[in-house]
Amino acid sequence: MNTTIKLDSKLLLILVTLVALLVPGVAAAEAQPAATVPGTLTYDSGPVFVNPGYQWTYTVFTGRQPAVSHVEFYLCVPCNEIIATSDTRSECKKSGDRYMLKFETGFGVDNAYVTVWFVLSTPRVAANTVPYGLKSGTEPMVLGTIRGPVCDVPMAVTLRDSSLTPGKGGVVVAWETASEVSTLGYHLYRSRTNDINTATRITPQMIFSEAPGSIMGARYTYTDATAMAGVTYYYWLEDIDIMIGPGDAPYLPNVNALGAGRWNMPRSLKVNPYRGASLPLLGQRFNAFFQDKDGDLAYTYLLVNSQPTLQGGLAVRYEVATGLFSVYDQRLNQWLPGIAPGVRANLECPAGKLNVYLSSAQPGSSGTLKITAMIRFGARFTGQKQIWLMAEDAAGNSSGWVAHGNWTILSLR
Ligand SMILES: [Ca+2]
Repeated sequence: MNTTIKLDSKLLLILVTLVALLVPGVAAAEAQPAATVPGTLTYDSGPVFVNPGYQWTYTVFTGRQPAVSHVEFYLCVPCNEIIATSDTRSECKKSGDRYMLKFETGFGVDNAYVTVWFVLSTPRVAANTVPYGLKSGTEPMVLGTIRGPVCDVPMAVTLRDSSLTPGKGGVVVAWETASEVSTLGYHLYRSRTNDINTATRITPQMIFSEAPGSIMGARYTYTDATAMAGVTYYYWLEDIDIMIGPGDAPYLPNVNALGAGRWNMPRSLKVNPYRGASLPLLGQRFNAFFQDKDGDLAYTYLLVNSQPTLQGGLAVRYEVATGLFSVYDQRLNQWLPGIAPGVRANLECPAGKLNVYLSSAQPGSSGTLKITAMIRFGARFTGQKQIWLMAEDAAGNSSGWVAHGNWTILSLR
């Protein structure tokens, strides 16, 4: 029995020596372990809108010996808001007051670059405060923080109200906020189609918040004077977050769609009759047509005179808001108090009078307005005249006087 043991011990010693000689690496590794190169995690992009969610993308450098085997993100985003990931076997579970999202697939190879991404259903704000962990074999977890989705920052500012109205020489964009807790300011974007990807910024400088950090809101108006008359535009409001700052493109999570807006110039269309002659003191009816396609026609004017001035002529004004006719009195240098059509009254000036009872205003389609003016020229208001029309809108745009016809008032002598 003793002999057998001796033989076995000798044999074992020979075997160990042989192994050590044949595989020198094993002995060397035990004597001096190779330095571990930890993996690294870098932020690539996010949140990027990828219908139907917001994608965050990162690159993992796996390092070597041992390579990174998995990555963990500690998010405040509940697991049920994670709608897709680059790793179909990724896990999400509650971890303290956060949620731990773990990626495992695609790692374990030395010095490799692996892209990992996840898609959230909500457009969270980015900040450099999301903790992460990188795990390499049995090595201690490498921890750090990285740009990621933060939950406790408000998203697009809450609008109490907004409007797009025709203004003087442009579209007036107005909005009122409910609060501006993390708002630095605003930018406006515009497109001729209802697609924000085709929109361009129209605010050269950021419109600063009037109530930065306030739980109260504020009101804003901006006139888009670059909007062409008669063109429909779509507008978007981006609120610049304190944590993000202004960018070159709309930051989608912080964008409110404002809808479509347009403005138009008021114009005079025609007058009937547009040429002829009449005797003083006899009634002469004129039908004048006006239009403002954005529907904010405010005043229309019909002037019979040899030149486009109120002085020396017979001018009739109709005010859309009140529905009152008026005539310009050259002696007083002002418009006479208005009278509603249908009232048995005349408005009189040196050049003649307007029979208000037989005059009328009739709105038509597409912002048109037909004015019927029953005029009796004064006995001394004779000679060749022109018929001038002018339209003004509520925003203060004016067509200016435009000659639409010629009229001769014959002399009674
Ligand atoms: Ca207008």
